[in-house]
Amino acid sequence: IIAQKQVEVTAAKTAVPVKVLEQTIAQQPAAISLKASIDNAENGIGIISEFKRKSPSKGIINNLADCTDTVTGYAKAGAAGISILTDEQFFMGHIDDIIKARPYVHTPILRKDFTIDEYQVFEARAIGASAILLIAACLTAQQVKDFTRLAHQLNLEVLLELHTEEELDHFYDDIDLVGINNRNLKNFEVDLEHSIKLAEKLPAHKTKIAESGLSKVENVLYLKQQGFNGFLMGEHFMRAENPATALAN
Ligand code: IGP
Repeated sequence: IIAQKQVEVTAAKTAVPVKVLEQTIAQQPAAISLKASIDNAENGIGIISEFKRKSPSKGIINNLADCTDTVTGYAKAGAAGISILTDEQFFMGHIDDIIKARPYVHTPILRKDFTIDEYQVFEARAIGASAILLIAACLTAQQVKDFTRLAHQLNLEVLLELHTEEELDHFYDDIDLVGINNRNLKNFEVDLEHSIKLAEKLPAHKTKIAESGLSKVENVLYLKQQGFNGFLMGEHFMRAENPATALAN
C-alpha cells in the first residue's frame, strides 16, 4: 500500500505543487474542530459516518451513491463528523469527493487516507478537510510527530489510528483524537474486547474513537460505557438502500 501511495503522491506533487496548495490554504476559512464536535455530541455519542465505495476486505460496497448527496444526508441526520476516503487505488475514493461535498456541509470532515508524506497534509487542508488520519501501522513514531506538527501549523486536527499495543509508542499528548481500529488489517477480524483493552492504556481524558465493524446500537452503547466518545461507521450506512438517509433512520 505504501509503495503505491508514494506513486500517487509523486504524481499529485507534479500536478499541483505545494506552493499552489499553500495559496489555496491561505484562502480557506478556519477548519471546524472534529474533536470539539465529538466531545460535545448529544448523549456522548459522536457518530463519524463514512463515505466508502470499496474496500480491500469487502470489495465493492456501493459505487453508485453520490458522495455529496450522501454526505449532505449524514450532516442533516446529525453526524458529529464525516469521513471521506480519498485513496484511489484500494478504496475508489478521490480528493474531488471532499472538494465537491465541502461547500454543502458545516460538519467537520476527516480526510481518510494513508498519510505517508507531508504533501498529503497540505493537500488535506487545501481541499477543506478538518482532520487527517495517521495510521500508526504505516508510520514511525517520528513521522507521526512531524505530520502532527505540520497539521497543527495548518489548523488541522489529527486522528491517530492504533490497533496493537506495540503501536502505543506512536501516541503522545499532542494527538487530538485516538482511533482504535476494531478490525485487524492483516486478517480483517473485528474484536471489540481487543479495542477496549487498548483504550484502557490511553489517558482517560483523550477523545477516543472506535473504528470499524459497527452496525449494532448495543455495541455502540457498550463501547461508550467503556470510555469511547466517537464511533466511525462506514459499511453499515453505505450498504443501506439509501446511504443518505441511513443515519437518520
Ligand atoms: C469504517 P466500517 O467497518 O464501518 O465500514 O469501517 C472505518 O473504520 C474503516 O473504513 C477504516 C479504514 C481505516 C479504512 C478504519 N481504518 C484505514 C481505510 C484505512
